[in-house]
Amino acid sequence: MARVRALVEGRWHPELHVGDPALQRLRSAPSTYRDWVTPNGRPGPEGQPARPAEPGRYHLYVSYACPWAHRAILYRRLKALESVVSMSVLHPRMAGRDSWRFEDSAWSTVDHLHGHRFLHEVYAQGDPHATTVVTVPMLWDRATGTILNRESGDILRILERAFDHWGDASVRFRPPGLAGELERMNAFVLQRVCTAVYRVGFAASQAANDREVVRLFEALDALEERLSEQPYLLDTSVTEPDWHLFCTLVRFDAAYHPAMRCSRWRLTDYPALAAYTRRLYDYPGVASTVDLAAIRLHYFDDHPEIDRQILPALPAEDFRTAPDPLTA
Ligand SMILES: N[C@@H](CCC(=O)N[C@@H](CS)C(=O)NCC(=O)O)C(=O)O
Repeated sequence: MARVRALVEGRWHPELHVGDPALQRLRSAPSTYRDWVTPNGRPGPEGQPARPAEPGRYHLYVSYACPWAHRAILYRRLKALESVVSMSVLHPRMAGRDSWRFEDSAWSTVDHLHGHRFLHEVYAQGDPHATTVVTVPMLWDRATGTILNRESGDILRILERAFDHWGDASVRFRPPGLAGELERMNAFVLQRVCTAVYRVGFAASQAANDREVVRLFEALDALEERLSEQPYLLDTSVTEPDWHLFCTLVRFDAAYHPAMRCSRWRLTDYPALAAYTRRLYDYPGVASTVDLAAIRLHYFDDHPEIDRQILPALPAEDFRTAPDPLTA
């Protein structure tokens, strides 16, 4: 089982083991922190309890290393919300006992709101009896002193809609006519690529690694085919699943290939996927959200979850049969 670090009843546990009653409590804790923000505080799109949008009220906790947090940073930038939703940045090295930590560095900041050293302290401040894993991104509500939401998918939808009064209302990535197709593409990209790279990297056995690596590259092959015909996943304009996929692909050759055993091919071996990643990187505002140095520090940190006894897939190129152009 991958290492689990979590708050249980407000107390930080740096390592929870199978059979530990605290782990049982964590496993049976209900999923929380799914409130919404809407322009007027009326319930969210699926009836979620919501709080009203106000400039300066909400604060994002993120890390440039994490792909889920990257999406939140990206939307804050693309919606021009930097002066509306403030932000603190966690240090990319988080494999230690206390997980995500604050530091005034090239890749991170202090905790601008509370001056805490660790993100688990912020979670415990928002909910002194919290039983939860401590993840980024997290959206904090200053007015109530609580965690509002820490699901990146929700946070994207909140940032896209709630703050249009102050941000760029013309920026939209969920065209109404495409709803069904968009959710299907989101599901494919998230399950078959964005989370698949972790099923490879954190695989608990050689067999699981070998199975997952094949499935991951089958999905990339399918996307390569699709993007050879059209510029974006759902045709000619950028939509939400493009940003999900981008945040994974931009990490591929810097992190998932060398550090997480996703090593059959590199992104740059896929001409259409590489060009697509470049196209999204060139979208105005995006490059400033990509920090490859932070990404490398994070994935090459000392994660005990990555079993170095499991061998990576061999690169798909086979030098034993490739003809030598000088002698052929
Ligand atoms: N469901 C969350 C997942 C976020 C997530 O897994 N974040 C990782 C970093 S990439 C994290 O904070 N992990 C904390 C830990 O492993 O202890 C989302 O999509 O926002």
